[in-house]
Amino acid sequence: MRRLKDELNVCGRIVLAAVFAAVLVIPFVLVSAEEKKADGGKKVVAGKPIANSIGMKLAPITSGEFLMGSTTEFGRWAHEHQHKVLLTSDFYMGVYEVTQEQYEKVMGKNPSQFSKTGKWKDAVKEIGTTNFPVENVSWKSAVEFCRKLSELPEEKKAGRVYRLPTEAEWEYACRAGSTSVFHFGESLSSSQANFDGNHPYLKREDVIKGESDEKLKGPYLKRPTTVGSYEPNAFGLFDMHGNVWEWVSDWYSPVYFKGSPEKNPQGPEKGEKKVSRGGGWYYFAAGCRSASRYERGPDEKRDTDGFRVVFVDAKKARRF
Ligand SMILES: [Ca+2]
Repeated sequence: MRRLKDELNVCGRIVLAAVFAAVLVIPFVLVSAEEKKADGGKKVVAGKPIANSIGMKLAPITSGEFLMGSTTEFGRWAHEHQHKVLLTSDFYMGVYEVTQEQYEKVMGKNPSQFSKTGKWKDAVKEIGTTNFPVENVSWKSAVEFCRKLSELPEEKKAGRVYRLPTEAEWEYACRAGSTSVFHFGESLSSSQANFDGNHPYLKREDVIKGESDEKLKGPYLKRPTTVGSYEPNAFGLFDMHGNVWEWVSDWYSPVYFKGSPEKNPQGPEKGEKKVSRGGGWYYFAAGCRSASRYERGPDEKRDTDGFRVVFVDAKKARRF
């Protein structure tokens, strides 16, 4: 009897010790799994995309806070001054850059140079370009596309008012919780995005060690390619690095980030040039960084420049 009692006591102590350990350890495991990523950023979860009346897919982007810009990474410019930004509305963003087919459906024409009738038709004569991103499109035409898309009967009925993303919305969506140079991490090769693969981006520690970038060199297509040909980011967005540069709504200013509002920045009130983001097919990887920004006139058209669209679901918008 006494032996049985001792055994029960031992069992009881083991159970108690296990419960105590679980109470201490489980919350830590849950918190670290839910909130922290290896690069110190926040874990985000991709939502279910919707498809609109022209077959364009748009993914839900949950609003939040992030550090916009860069600090010490190689290839950065002073106008990328890092600062905190808070976005207070959820929004939907195009999963892909707007394609040639989608642009033609809405605007009745396809201005792309890499198309059957474009300037560089010989470079794509064996390839279907329907799902290539539209390029050679000015900022003004991109805005007009948003207006006309919003006017389509089905879109009006659904209450979807399209516009270009703000620069802050674009970078927030691109980073998708990451704090690294690219949403993929600290390096980029052309197996991950469409850019000039002769000029990949090495991790900072490898550059300091004097390592060659040979090991990261890859193909250079010398043209845009079908959207969604590479891995997406954590929000499920494709080609945020490379393929075509993407117009955003903001006017450009080299000093704006030093004094911009923390909450929902919209860019300077006026300017001469607009911002585009994310790098393109003929750029070096450094131009495709999450913080990389470039300015162009609102009437300028280049075969490297396209865009994607966003809308805020007024009925479901989550606000802080
Ligand atoms: Ca892009």
